[in-house]
Amino acid sequence: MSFCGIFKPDLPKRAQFVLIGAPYDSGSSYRPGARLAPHQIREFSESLSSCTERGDDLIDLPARDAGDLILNNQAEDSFTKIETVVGEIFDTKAIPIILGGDHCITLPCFKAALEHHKNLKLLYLDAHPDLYPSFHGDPYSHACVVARILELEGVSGESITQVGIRSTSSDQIKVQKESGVKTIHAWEFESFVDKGDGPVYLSLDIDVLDPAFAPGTGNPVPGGLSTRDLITLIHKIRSRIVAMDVIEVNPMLDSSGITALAAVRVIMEALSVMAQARK
Ligand SMILES: [Mn+2]
Repeated sequence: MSFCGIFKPDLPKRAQFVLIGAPYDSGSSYRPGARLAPHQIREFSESLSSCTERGDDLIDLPARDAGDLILNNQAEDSFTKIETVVGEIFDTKAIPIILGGDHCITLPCFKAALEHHKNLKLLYLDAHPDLYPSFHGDPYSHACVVARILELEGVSGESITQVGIRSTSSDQIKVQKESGVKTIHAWEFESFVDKGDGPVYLSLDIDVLDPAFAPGTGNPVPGGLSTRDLITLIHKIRSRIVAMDVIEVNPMLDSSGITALAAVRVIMEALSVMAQARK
């Protein structure tokens, strides 16, 4: 049981939400370990009740826990498997909630989402824009994931909004300006407004949070959002979220578990927003 029974392992296929772990971290450029996150996030989810902070009890949500994928941590094989399985979740009209893994896993998940949702937008909460054309010779580094997404057919810079950015570089700023990716930096996050147009893929890198709130992540950057800020921002989302991933929680660096716990809380609050939109 995950998230105090919100995600049921034995629910039949009519689930509206499907939780799935993608334990992959070969794209980590600094400190790997994010492949261990799905297990830790599930474990810490048991410390909260099934109610959101506003008292919305999610216990009866038609939500299924599909477990974790078995991945060999090699990019090509893993991405193919992730894209296939996430695509099968979309086939059932459910919303996948994907637990990473490093940020690379967003690429195959977003590809699967694009196949199923026209005019898909990407809302990318992260300290980093991940717009490197290639990083240390690796085009499939987690630092390149948005650059790869921009190359997909049907994706333009205008369909991508990044929030929380505070660690970039001249070559990434160049890509951002040329492509038209919308950037809301960490210091201006309160200006985020969502008017609710179109389906959205929500990708949440836990390092959007300040290291004081989420120390357990591979590439922390000071000056980030508080957990309170992040939950309030999630509550402001009006668009129809069609998929969500939570990535870059690294249990090897999360001795107190507060990073995993923050991930749990944010997922629950986002679930509540998504469930409301479906009513
Ligand atoms: Mn990041």
